This record gives sequence, structure tokens and C-alpha cells, in this order.
Amino acid sequence: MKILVLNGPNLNLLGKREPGVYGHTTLADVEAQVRGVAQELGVDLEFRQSNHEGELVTWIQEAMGVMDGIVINPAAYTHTSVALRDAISAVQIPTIEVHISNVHAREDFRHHSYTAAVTLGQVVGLGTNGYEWALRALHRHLAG
Ligand code: CA2
Repeated sequence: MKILVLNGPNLNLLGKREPGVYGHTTLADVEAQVRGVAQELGVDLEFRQSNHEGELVTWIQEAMGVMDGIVINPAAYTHTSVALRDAISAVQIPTIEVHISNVHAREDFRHHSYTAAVTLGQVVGLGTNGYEWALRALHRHLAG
């Protein structure tokens, strides 16, 4: 089973800025944590981050016929990107959306997700552990 983990803009700053909102864990720490879980589950994992909307769209398209599932934290593109939504919808790969923070307890503009409706579901507000829960849920879904 192959799962792609995608991270959107500014998530490369995780653990390095705004620890009050996003905590002290870096994206490299998150990758190490999910790689450990992937190994336990026998999942082949690809982990990427981009600050560019088009690059994320391309990676989603390239996952077609290659990846069995996608875990994505689209970051700010969650609230703006019809392009990401269309890509997720088009590839028909089971996808789970992750948000580290509880977006519903934050500014109004973070309450709406363009991508959520085309995903299997969301993991929101559980910190960086949300990536692990999303991976486990996707594995369970795919293993049927
Ligand atoms: O809570 C989340 O995971 C978000 O997807 C994070 C996005 C934000 O725009 C979403 O509303 C919710 C922001 C990612 C930027 O991460 C940073 C990490 C450290 C310092 C600055 C930004």
C-alpha cells in the first residue's frame, strides 16, 4: 500500500515559528513519526511539502495509478484553492485532510475548506499527531 503525505505552504516553518499556535514539533519530526507508523503498518510512504499551489496540484495528478491514498494538510490553500479541490476530486484517490490547529476555533476565514467536501474526512485540531491518526484511518479504510 502506497500513501502520499502532502504539506502545503509555510508548513516548512513548523516548530520554528509561532509555537503558541502550531507547537514545537518540526515537519522533519512529523515525517519521522509518520514513517515509524508507516513501517508498523507496512505502508510505503512518500512525504512532501511545497509552498506552490501548482506543484501540489501536479503531485496529486502524478499520484494517479501510483498511490493508494493521500493525507494532505493543504495549509492556507484549504481556504482558497479550487484548483486543489478539483485535483483531489479528479484523481479519485481516497484522501484525508489534516489540520494541526482547530481551525473552527480560529478566524472565520479558516472555518471553510474548499477541499473537505472531496475528501474521505478530516482530522482537525489534534496537533501534529493528527498526521498519524489520518494515516491509521486511511490504512484501515484501504485495507477494508
Ligand atoms: O492547522 C493547520 O494545520 C493549518 O492547515 C495550518 C495553516 C493554516 O493556514 C490553516 O488555516 C490551518 C498554516 C500553516 C503554516 O504553518 C506555520 C507553522 C509555523 C509558523 C508559521 C506558519
